[in-house]
Order: sequence, then structure tokens, then C-alpha cells
Amino acid sequence: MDYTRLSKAMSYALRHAPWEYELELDEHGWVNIEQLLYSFHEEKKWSELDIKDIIYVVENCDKKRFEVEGERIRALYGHSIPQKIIKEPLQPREVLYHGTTRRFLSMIKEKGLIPKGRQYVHLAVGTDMALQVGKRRDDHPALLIINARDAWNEGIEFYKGNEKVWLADFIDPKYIKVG
Ligand code: HQG
Repeated sequence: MDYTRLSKAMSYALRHAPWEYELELDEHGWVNIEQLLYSFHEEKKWSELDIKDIIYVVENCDKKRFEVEGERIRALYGHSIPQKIIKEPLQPREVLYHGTTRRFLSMIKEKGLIPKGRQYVHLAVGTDMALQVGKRRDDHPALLIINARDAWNEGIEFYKGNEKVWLADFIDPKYIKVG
């Protein structure tokens, strides 16, 4: 079983295009795990997929991208679907980080961090992860240091994706320092 490929397919179904799998996410992003399995079975390449494979990805992928609770599964972050996934605002730690492409820097300094194609801006708890995120698009990414404490105190809402990934609606340039 190619678990990386499966993880990507799960991300696609649960973050970006549930309708292609005849799935409907609830307001918190949950779907029935049997329904997800059933939809995957429609595709030849996943016809042998077992629910254990899905659980394996949930529990063992390099990042905690998914969550299972009882009969339900959801992606914890990364959504791009038009229906906004509801997250409960939560006070973040004092500083969060964001790794990005150097050529985006001037726009970010001017306009702040915006969600672009996703529903939320994605922030990392640690510098290592932020840089790893940035390296997806730039070998020498820029590290942004986010003054999350002041942003929160001044009314910007933050949300927890998982232990390492935090979300926000928007980060104004005044809370961003280039590391
Ligand atoms: C940039 C992966 C110009 C932003 C990762 C980023 C993450 C701006 C890009 C998660 C901008 C959006 C999300 C502005 C933001 N002007 N560029 N004003 N504001 N940007 O992929 O944070 O492996 O949607 O810096 O690990 O890179 O899939 O967001 O470069 O946690 O689980 O616009 O996706 O997780 O790119 O990555 P993305 P991201 P998975």
C-alpha cells in the first residue's frame, strides 16, 4: 500500500473536493469514515482499500493531518472548499512562525498574510516546521515571526489545527517580523 499516495487522496477528498467523492462535510469538516471508504472503492486503484489503511494514515503520517472520532473522520487543517469549516477561537502561544517563498515577501509586508487558496492562514509552532513548509516552494525560504500575543490581544482570532499547526483568518503586517 502506498500510504503517501493514500494520504494525498484523503487530503484531496477531505480538504479540497469532497463532492468528487459524493461526500458532504459537516460544519466542522467531519464525514462518515465508511462513506469515505465506499467512495474510494469506486476507483479502481483503491478497490482493495481497507478501513485499516485509512486508520494507518491517520495515525502514522508525518504530520497529524486527520482525526478520527467514533465513526467520523476529518482533515484538521488545509481546507479550500467554499463552505468554511468552523473552528473555535483559541488563544495561541506568544509567537508563531510562517515559512514562505522569498518572492512573496514584499506582498506579505504590504498586505499581511492572507489565506490565498485556503480557508485560513497556516502558522507553525516551531521554526523547523515553518521552514519545512516554506521549502515546498523555495530552497531558501523566508521565516516570518508572528507576534501572536499582540494580534490575539488586539482581536485577531486564532484556531488550533493540531499541536503544531495553528490557523488564523488574517495576519496584519504589523504583527510580522522577517527572521
Ligand atoms: C503565501 C501544508 C503573497 C503564503 C503545509 C504561502 C502547511 C502570500 C502561500 C499547509 C500572502 C499559500 C499550508 C500575500 C500569504 N501575498 N503571498 N499577501 N499571504 N501568502 O499552500 O502556509 O503537508 O495555501 O506565505 O505544511 O504554504 O498539506 O499555504 O506561501 O501546514 O498537510 O501564499 O499546507 O500542509 O500557500 O501551507 P498554501 P502554506 P500539508
